[in-house]
Amino acid sequence: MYNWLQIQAQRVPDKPAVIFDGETVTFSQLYNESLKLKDHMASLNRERVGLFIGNTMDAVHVIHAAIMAGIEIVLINTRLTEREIARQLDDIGVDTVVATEPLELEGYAVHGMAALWNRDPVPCQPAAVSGDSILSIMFTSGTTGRAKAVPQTFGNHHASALGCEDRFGYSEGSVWMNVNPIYHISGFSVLLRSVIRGCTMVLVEKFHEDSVWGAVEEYKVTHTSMVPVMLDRLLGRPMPAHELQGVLLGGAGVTREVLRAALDAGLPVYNSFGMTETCSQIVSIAHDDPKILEGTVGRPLDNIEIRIDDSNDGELLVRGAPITQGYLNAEIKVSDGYFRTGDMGYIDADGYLYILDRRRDLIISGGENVYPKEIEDAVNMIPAISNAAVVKRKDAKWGEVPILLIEERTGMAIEDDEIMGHLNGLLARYKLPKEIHRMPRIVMTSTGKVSRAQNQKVYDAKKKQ
Ligand code: S0N
Ligand code: MG
Ligand code: MG
Ligand code: MG
Repeated sequence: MYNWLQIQAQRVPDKPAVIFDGETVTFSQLYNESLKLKDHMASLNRERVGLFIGNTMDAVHVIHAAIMAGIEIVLINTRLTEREIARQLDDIGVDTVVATEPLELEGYAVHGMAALWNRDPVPCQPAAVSGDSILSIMFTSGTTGRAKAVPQTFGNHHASALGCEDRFGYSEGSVWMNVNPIYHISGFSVLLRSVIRGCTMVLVEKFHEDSVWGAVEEYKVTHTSMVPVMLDRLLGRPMPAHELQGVLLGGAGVTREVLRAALDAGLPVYNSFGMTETCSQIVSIAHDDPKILEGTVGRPLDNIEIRIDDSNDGELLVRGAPITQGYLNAEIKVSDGYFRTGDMGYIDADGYLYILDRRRDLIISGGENVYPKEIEDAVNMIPAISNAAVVKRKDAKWGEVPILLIEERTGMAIEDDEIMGHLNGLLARYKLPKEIHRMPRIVMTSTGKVSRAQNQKVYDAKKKQ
């Protein structure tokens, strides 16, 4: 049941499975190539392997080869620094990485594609998997500053695809354009939906607002998904003549203006809510729903139950087959079988969910999650700084961006570019603060932690001056 690619290769062998860089690969070709690579992957002799991949055909083959070999794949965000990647891999005992993109990672066995093909293959049978077998592991940053490893099982992914299909309305005849990084669930889920349903994926190597609509016309794309900043950039371009059937938005909150502009342009947008832990969207709303402009992310998919915990500031709790069972390196918060998302919201009388506040201290920049603690920890390594707080502000380009407040040690001073120079080697560039402000003091809570809310207030007041 979970050997999806094999099933499609038998059922629709000559149908386009992937279109990449102008080339079409059929389901039988995809299956046969991945099958050849499977034994090379098996020769790595690891149960769990890191993948440092771009949106390329090689990456698609590696993913299917690993799945067939029964290897758990750990998806690495290619924007991270070497230090960030090493921390994640160490945390879950990964010492081997397959890289389709250039990667320097000292202390790890890194295999490029050529090196992989050169290994002596170790013939292995397709893995026998069950719904509970782990297919993929993705990291999501957390409040503590340490990224949490989220295992996603075959059952999670399968349920997620069926739930999405049902609401978003794609089917076997659909052509999905994938502009999201496949190391995120936003992009990875499109890759799996294609083999689970047997529809075609048009894989885009790098999102660019000048070329997306052209690809929609050229390949007669019917469905696509993206983060709101991508849609915002695309709205400035002439619309494609070919009619899309669905544009799924997720990964960050979308403003009413962007939604309205998309609807005015005739785009069938769906807004949604989802997380790495939920294996992509679990709540969504269609373009023709009268409530689409009311600030709601919609109703739960058929295989999802949602609930609000009024005893905890209205925290959103969710339950269903797509949701992860637990982190590999942290405690998961669950109540009565419901996963505690950490996000705050409410549900109206018709069952529509409104998100009021994403995890209180989470900053979402262009669809990438940034937690203040990660940046603060890196800043606090600087001797001239006695304390630091990271807050956020709205940003026209990225939605939200991190802002750094620092308290200099008495008698010491430090320039902005020195601070940035220090952070640059430690943190992915999308985590770098967009402003630095020197404060007389950083507000702390009674328990000695940085007070997120108070420092945010101080910053907001300063901005208004
Ligand atoms: C928006 C993207 C494409 C922007 O990247 P771009 O323009 O390609 O940047 P580069 O040319 O690489 O770099 C230019 C400069 O911009 C900096 N930069 C890049 N990205 C960011 C960023 N996000 N924030 C701040 N700065 C950024 C670069 O660093 C560079 O600057 P310098 O020169 O200083 O280094 C890109 O950010 C992108 O691909 N974003 C999307 C990521 C994503 O997919 N996130 C979603 C994660 N969430 C989930 O997967 C769960 C929800 C979900 O499943 C879902 C989400 C979306 C859609 C559907 C679903 C679903 O449910 O199916
Ligand atoms: Mg396994
Ligand atoms: Mg992330
Ligand atoms: Mg760019």
